[in-house]
Amino acid sequence: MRLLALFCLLALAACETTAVADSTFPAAALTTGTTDDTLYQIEIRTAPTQPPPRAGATLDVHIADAAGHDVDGVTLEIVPWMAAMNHGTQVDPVITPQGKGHYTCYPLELFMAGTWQLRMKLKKGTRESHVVPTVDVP
Ligand SMILES: [Cu+2]
Repeated sequence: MRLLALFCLLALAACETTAVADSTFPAAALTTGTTDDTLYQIEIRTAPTQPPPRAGATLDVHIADAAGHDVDGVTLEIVPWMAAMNHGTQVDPVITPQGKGHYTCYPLELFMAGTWQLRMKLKKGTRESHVVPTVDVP
């Protein structure tokens, strides 16, 4: 386990180069989810590839209500987390609302192959909703 943690740190250090944001997302979602309070449905897409590369990925999150209508005005927070190794990322992604229920998240630095959680908090008014989709990075 200690060796794994060390490898993690080395991988983190090696992946500090930045890439250009790519806003071309595929038509099909990589994954979908429903918030814990069932208020929102989310769809996730990644660029420049789907599933995402280990550095410089952009995430598109589409948020809809239970009736399928776009939801704007959400304060979205995303914490990438590799649960199997108990670590996050060094770079905090910036969320930018794009309208029509779309929000982009960049840079997404999922610097190790494996399963990552995207721990999402959706705040609108006084309500806070949560959803934790997972992404498998090749
Ligand atoms: Cu890891």
